[in-house]
Parts: sequence; structure tokens; C-alpha cells
Amino acid sequence: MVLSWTKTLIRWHSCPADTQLSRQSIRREAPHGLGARSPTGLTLRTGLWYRLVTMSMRPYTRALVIMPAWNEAESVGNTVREVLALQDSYDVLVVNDGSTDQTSAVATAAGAVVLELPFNLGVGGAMRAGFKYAKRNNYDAVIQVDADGQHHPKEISRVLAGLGEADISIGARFADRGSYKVSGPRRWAMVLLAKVISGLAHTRLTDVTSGFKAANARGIDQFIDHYPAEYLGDTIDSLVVAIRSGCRITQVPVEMRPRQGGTPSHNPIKSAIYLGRSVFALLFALTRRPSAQRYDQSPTVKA
Ligand SMILES: Nc1nc2c(ncn2[C@@H]2O[C@H](COP(=O)(O)OP(=O)(O)O)[C@@H](O)[C@H]2O)c(=O)[nH]1
Ligand SMILES: [Mg+2]
Repeated sequence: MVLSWTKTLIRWHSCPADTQLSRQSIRREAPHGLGARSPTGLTLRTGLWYRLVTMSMRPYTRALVIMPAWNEAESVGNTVREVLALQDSYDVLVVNDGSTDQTSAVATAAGAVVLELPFNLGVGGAMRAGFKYAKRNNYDAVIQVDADGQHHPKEISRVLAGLGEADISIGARFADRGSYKVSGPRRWAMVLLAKVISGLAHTRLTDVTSGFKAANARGIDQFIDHYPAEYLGDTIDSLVVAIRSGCRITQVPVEMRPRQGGTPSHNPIKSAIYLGRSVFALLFALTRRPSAQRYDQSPTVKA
């Protein structure tokens, strides 16, 4: 029987990459804390079976959730607790970016490791610090999850599973799931950007401004060297540089939810203006020289 389980695990593990998401959804349907039926027909307590199957399916061994946070005392505690309560165990690093409220104390009390930046660097700078922390502490996958709770923790495993076929996996709205809607010029700019970047990445991307992104060891290496620290550079520009450096990109459809508390760091009019600017930023990014190091040949990751 043990042999048969092992064979099943090996067969699942060696499935082509494009079947990994469907395997992921099969796993997600298992009722948590109750008995689940194994492919051999044997019912096991989910804890053990779930861990065995999920560990064999993961395209990484240790994943870190990086949460950039700026004055998020109202929502960061709950978001951290939601992530830590997931059946998959992830460590959570909150990068507190010079907040003037209780973000740091609330995140620590909720169980996160908190990295304190001495002054506000913006999301890009905070994420760079997070990538360096991940590398130094031997994580081979990271995922950005916003402190405001917009990125639903239940979708984390789904976005990470995208790393089975790419170096960077984007949790995408507008990809047949969820009810997130944007209209008018903002929508047109997003569609245009998505089309241009899809062409560069040779894959269909619908949400290139999503911050809900995961990276594997190769993606982390590339981000440490090139993640843009400019305002909103963490969205469009970061993807363009990664693609031009040889990283593979994929997207996974996710549901997002409204901010769970506190106030957004920029209002809708400003963000529309920034999207317009992103179109120009994309043009500039396209003129950048690809990095000398090709991350598709990185020795740190198996091919
Ligand atoms: N580290 C850091 N995080 C920020 C900054 N501005 C926003 N954030 C975080 O980035 C995430 C998304 O910000 P939010 O204001 O909700 O932007 P929106 O979702 O694009 O409207 C949240 O977790 C914020 O706390 C900043 O200057 N530094
Ligand atoms: Mg938000």
C-alpha cells in the first residue's frame, strides 16, 4: 500500500506543469480538518495526507509572505492572523515603512516578524528589503500580500502554485474569477499595458498592476538586483525588467476583496494619473538594457 501511495505521489509530482493548477484546485477542495479520500481510495486524517500531497506538489520548499505596510494598524493584525491560520504554513514578514501609527506593534502581536525601515521608502524599497531578507534566510519562494487584506490569504497557495511553470506568478483580477471591476480610461490603460506586456512575456496577462505576486529563487535573485524603488515601479516596470532579464511570467486567476480597514495610500484619481504615467514608464523600461546576468541561467535553481 505504501508503494502504491508513493507511486501516486510520484505520478502527481511529475505531471506536466500545466496540470499543476488543477491539481491545486483538487487539493483545495479537501475539507480541512476532516477525513479526505486519497487517490488510492483510503481515507486518512486530512492533516497527514494533506501535508504529504501538498509538499510533494509544491514547486518550492520554504515560502515567505512579504507584507509591505505603511500606516496599516487597523488591518495588518487581522491580515497576519489570517495568513498564519492557513493550513499551509508560511512565515510572515511585515516591512514597516516608517509608519507613524501602531503598525509595528500590531503586526508583532499578531505573530509576524517585523522589519523596520527607518523612513518611508515606498512599496518598491520595502519589497527589495523583503527579498533580501528572504534570500539571507534561505527561502526559495516569496509572495507579496498587501497588509490591508485586499489580497485574500486563501488565494496564496494558488498564486504560489503558478511557480510550477514560471519564475514569477501574478495573482490576477479580471481573469474569469471575482467581481473586481474598473471602468473608463483607467481600464483602457490597464488593458493596453496588459496587452503590451503579454506580448513581451509571450503569455496572456490580464492584470499587470497586481501587487499579489510570487517569485521563486530565480525571481528573488532578479528582484534583489533590479526591483524598481520608484513610485508604482513595483508593478509595470518590475515585470518588464524581469521579462527582459529572462524570467518567465505566468498569471493565476484570483478573487480579491475590498480593503479591510484603514485608508488607501492614494485615491482613485491619483491612481488613474499614475496609470497614465505607467504607459510612459513602460516606454522607458523598454529602452533599458536587459541585465547583463541572465536569470534564466541562474545556477541557484534547477532547470
Ligand atoms: N512599505 C510600504 N508599503 C506601502 C506604502 N504605500 C502603501 N503601502 C502598502 O501597500 C499595500 C497596498 O497599498 P494601498 O494603499 O492599499 O494601494 P492600492 O491597493 O493599490 O490602493 C498596503 O499593504 C499598504 O500598506 C509605502 O509607502 N511603503
Ligand atoms: Mg489596497
